[in-house]
Amino acid sequence: MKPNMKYKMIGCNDVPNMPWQDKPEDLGAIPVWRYTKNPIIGRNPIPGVARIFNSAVMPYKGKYIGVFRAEQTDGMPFVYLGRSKNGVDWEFDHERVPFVDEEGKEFMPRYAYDPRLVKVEDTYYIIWCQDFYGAAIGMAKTTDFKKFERVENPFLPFNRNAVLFPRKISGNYVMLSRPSDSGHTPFGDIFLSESPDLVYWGKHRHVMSKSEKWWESLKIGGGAAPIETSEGWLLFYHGVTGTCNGYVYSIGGAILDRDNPSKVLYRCSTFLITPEEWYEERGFVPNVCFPCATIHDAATGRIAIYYGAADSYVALAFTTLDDIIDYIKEHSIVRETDTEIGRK
Ligand code: BMA
Repeated sequence: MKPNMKYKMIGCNDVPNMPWQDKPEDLGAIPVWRYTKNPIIGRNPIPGVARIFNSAVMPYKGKYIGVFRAEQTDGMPFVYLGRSKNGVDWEFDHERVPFVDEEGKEFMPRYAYDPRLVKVEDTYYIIWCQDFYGAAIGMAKTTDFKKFERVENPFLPFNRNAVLFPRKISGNYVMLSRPSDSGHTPFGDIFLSESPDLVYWGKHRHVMSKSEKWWESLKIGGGAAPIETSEGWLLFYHGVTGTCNGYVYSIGGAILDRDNPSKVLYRCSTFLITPEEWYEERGFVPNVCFPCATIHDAATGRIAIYYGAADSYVALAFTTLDDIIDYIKEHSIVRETDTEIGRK
C-alpha cells in the first residue's frame, strides 16, 4: 500500500498492470475522469454482434477476462467471453458462453443481458438478466472459464439487475438486486438478499431508494460488485431520471456498512458521471452510463470503472480510493430509508 493512502481496500489484490491514466489537471469538482481513448469497444466488434456494452471484467492469471453483453444482429443479447492483456484491448470468443445445467446438459437462456462477474472464494459467478417466465436473474459458476454451470435462478420475476458481493458476510452470500416490472420499469430501489448456499435466498432487506435529487429520481440499481474498504463497501450504482425525451442513466456512489450492508453510511448526492460525451449521448439508447465492474489495485488505490455507454459501447473511467471516498463523504446525504436496517 502506498504509505500516504488515507483509506485502504480490504481483501483486494494488487493489480500493478491495471489500465490507468493520471488525473487531468483541468478536472472539475468530481474526481472521476474518463479514459481519453473511449470508447474501448466499438460497434460491430465480431461477426454477428452489432454492439457490446454493459459488461463486466476482472483480473485473471496476470491478464484480464470478462463477460460481455453482446447484442446480436437480430437484436438479441447473449453473454460472450472476452480476454485482454491490458484491460483495454479485448478479444472476444465468436460463440456465446456455453452454459450447461446441473446435469451437464446444454443450457442457453432465451436472452441474457447486463452480466456481472464476481469471484467469491475460488469460484467465479456470472449473474445476468434472463427470461424466467418474465425477466429475472440468471446465474452460473465457473472455476476455469471453460465449464460454466448454471445455478438456480436466485429470485422470482421481475428483477433485472443483480450484483453479488465478493465475499460472504456472516457466513452467507449476499446479493443486491432491484425488483421491477416487466417493462422499462419507471420505479425501483436496491434491495439485498442472503443465501447460505446460493440456492435458498432470504433475509431480504431494503438498502436504498431513489432520491429527491433529480439525477436519480426515477429508479436506482446496483452497478459494479462492491469494493470492500476501510470505510465500508464502496458501491458504484446507476441512477435514472425521466425526461420528456426518455430516461437518462448516470453513475452514483455510496458506501455501505461492512457487516450490515443494508445500512448506507454515505451516499453521494451528486452523480459521479452523467452522459456528456458523444459515446454516452449518442447510440442505440442515448444518454446511458451504466456501470458493471471495476478493476482496482489495493497497492495504489487506483480504480477503473467499466461502464456501458448509450447501450452501444464499453467505456472506462478512473478515480482513486482516497479521492472518491472523500468526495462521497463530503457530498453525502443519507435519509432514513438509507440508514435503517431495511425491514418493515
Ligand atoms: C435498463 C437495462 C440496461 C440498459 C438500460 C438503458 O433497463 O435494460 O441494460 O442499459 O435500460 O437502456
